[in-house]
Amino acid sequence: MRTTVGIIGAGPAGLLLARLLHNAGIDSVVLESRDRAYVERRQRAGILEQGTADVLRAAGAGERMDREGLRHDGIELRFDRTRHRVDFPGLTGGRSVMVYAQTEVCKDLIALQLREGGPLLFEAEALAVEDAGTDAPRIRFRHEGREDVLECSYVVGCDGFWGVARKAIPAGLTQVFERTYPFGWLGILADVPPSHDELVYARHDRGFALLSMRSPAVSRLYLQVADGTDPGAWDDEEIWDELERRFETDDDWYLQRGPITQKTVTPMRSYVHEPMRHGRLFLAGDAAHIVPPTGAKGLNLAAGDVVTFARALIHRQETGSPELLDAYSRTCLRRVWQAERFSYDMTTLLHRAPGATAFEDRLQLARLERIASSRAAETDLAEAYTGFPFGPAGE
Ligand code: RFL
Ligand code: PHB
Repeated sequence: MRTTVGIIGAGPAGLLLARLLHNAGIDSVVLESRDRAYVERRQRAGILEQGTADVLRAAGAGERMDREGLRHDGIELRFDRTRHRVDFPGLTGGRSVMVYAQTEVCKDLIALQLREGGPLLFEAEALAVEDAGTDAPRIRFRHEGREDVLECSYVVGCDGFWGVARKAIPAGLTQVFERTYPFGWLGILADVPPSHDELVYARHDRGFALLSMRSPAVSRLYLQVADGTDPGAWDDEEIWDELERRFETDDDWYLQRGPITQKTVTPMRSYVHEPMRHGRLFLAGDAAHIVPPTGAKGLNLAAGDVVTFARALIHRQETGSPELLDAYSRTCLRRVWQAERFSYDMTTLLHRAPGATAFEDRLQLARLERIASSRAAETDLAEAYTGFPFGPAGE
């Protein structure tokens, strides 16, 4: 088998890349180790930056998103029993975000790829990327019980944090920057209308809580829990009781309860692998970097990477110049580090670390008060939350 771009992984990064390349007349093959149902059900991100939504639209994958997605013009910060709304368009010159689940983005892109695009093989596990540093990289993979090789002009590792692509870059050429946090998120899906029409990020002495949603009928909520917590250790009423405590306010706001249909625990990590390219192997999305979910940036960074790669390859095909491909890692990392910074700030602003001192608690409240009372501080948050533009030079 031979293709121009071998793509490992059919998460949002791999699927969007295949679509962008197809639209530019560049052929690709996508290898995905899981089955289709699994990829379409995996609960993860919920927030698309305006730039991500625009890219999906321009790629012809925005129709259902525009019909069913919910445009959000702000978020609420809740602390010390008070509520503060951050108005995105007012602070950013009109920008907003879209609530449209990653599962739905993936379903839309999979349907398009199977109907119009190149091969997308499920249950096809990449075993290794070989000859990554040469002009003829190859992906060794297993599909339907047998091993095969995909010969490529370029390989893009979109295979997430646990994938194999990153391992093909010699360790001596790489640097890893990492931080793990001593807590995780217990996430639930519940069949109940969201108790607020925008997301609520709550800082509480008992820990962080987040109210989000999947649709007008389905709530998505998160609780900060101790690292390594077993989701089964929390029964449903305990979860609602704890959410209620952390969202408490002095007004008459209340949290509506409903049947919980899913419970999972996610660890929190910041991670960056540099560089994001070795020869003709490029890393994109979670394969190269992880952010804690507090800033809602992971999927959006994945989209930024593959847009950067697609533009660079198209530029190469059209002009013969490898200039943008050569700049890929540098271009992506500028945006990645801004997202790392913002996600770290949001995480440390809102979570209570085990053993936090009273001094640190007061500092968190002072940081929140500052956002609530200074247009400059609030604008900084709104600009980062709605997203940094996807330009080729990161501007
Ligand atoms: P993915 O989605 O992990 O996809 C990688 C794919 O590669 C496949 N794979 C392989 N295929 C073939 N051969 C192999 N050897 C393979 N190894 C792996 C996997 O099966 C998988 O299908 O990575 P991608 O595409 O880079 O996308 C990244 C996003 O999924 C991730 O950053 C976001 O979900 C993070 N995230 C959020 N991001 C946002 O932008 N906004 C949010 O609101 C947001 N909320 C979240 C989140 C992540 C969360 N969790 C569970 C980590 C909330 C949570 C709780
Ligand atoms: C979600 O809806 O899953 C979600 C929203 C915002 C975040 C993280 C997750 O910051």
